[in-house]
Amino acid sequence: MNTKTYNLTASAFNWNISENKTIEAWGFNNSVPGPILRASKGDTLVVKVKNDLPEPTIIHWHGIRLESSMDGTDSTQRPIQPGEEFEYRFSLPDSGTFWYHSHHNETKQMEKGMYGALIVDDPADPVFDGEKIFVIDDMKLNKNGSFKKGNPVSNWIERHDGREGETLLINGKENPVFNIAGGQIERWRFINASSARYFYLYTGGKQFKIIGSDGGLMQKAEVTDRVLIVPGERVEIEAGPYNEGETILIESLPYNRMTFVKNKRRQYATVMVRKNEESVARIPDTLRIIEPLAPADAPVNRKIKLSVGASLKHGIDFLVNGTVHTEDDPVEVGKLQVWEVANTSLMDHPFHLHGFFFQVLEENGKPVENIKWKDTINLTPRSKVKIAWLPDNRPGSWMYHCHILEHHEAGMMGHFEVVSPETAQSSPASVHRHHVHHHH
Ligand SMILES: [Cu+2]
Repeated sequence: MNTKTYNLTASAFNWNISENKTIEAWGFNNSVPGPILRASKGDTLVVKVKNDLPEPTIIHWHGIRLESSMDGTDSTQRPIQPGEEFEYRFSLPDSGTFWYHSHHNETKQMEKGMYGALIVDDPADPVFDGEKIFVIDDMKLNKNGSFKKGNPVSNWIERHDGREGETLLINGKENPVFNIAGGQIERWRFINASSARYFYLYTGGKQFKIIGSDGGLMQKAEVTDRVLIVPGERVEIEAGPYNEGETILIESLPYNRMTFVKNKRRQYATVMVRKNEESVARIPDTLRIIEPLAPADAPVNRKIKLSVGASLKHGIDFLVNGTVHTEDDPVEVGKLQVWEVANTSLMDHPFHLHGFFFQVLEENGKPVENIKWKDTINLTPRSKVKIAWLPDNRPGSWMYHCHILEHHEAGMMGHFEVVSPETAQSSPASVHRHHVHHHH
């Protein structure tokens, strides 16, 4: 167990997304995405964040089971002011594909590039011939590389659909080219860092195996030729072997999430298959054992309803249990949570729980076969999922929210406390709220 220390400086800078296209980015260490942070399971990660932006920021560590005080939200810390530094320090209990991103004024800060990958290795992981990390994003830019401001009509569409742009990026570049040797098998990690764009991974009809989800490897791989990756979500696949001379396109198929603006099949990156090399990959059928937290028919102890309502002030509101920026009831350490999350609206929403992994027990009343660890799950229109999660001993403020950033900002989120049993037994008034809400 080691301590890994990184320094991140948040600032504004010019960034080349292709040979002759420069954007006015915000990001970490003059790079979009920020540097890849990497450590091993059990390590302590120390990240010293310096804010050289003209406005405050906060960094959230998406998918890490850390202490509430390190979660990086407005509920758990004072924003890092311009010129200030803040040290994040937490241990890494799980291996897998995680990421970090701004959690303050995020519709602006994340759109401008404030995100990066955080990879946690496990020496017990299967052996691959290589690895690639694909951080997916889109930006809505003017011809000169500045970020488009909304007019009244497009603002309204942005509020409803979330902000999508026509500049498609993988690792901060337009249509980058990658190489893989023929005959080799690689671990490809996908992170959807976009504000609202649904990425429907397709590699030209070639089959691949889904091997990992938000919380690391799955028990059993799933063979497919496409997989939906919603904002905030991670998917790991086993790619290859391919034949020397082939070209593999990293594409996104159309996915209708019931927005005004419909998306098309789009190309994000190209992978060239080079000279054959011998494979040393060793990937077992059982990737790891995942014990179910609860049977599929476990009784629900909380219901959460995501909905969209008419609003006099905004035209449309994004609601949890009928209200914006909901204060939900506390949960007790050690008490299994079985939540029914229902989407009664006519559009999709990616539901994200901070700080804890859940298992999806049922989707629309049907038991889920291949149990995975998740922190972000898509809900299609008029659907519901039953999820189970266990609050381990990390009391404090936590939240869940829609990961379409414009919906989150508009109120589709809930705050709740994880409380130790002693606190729960005393009067409910002893649970204080310290939230600072940010309405824009
Ligand atoms: Cu949403």
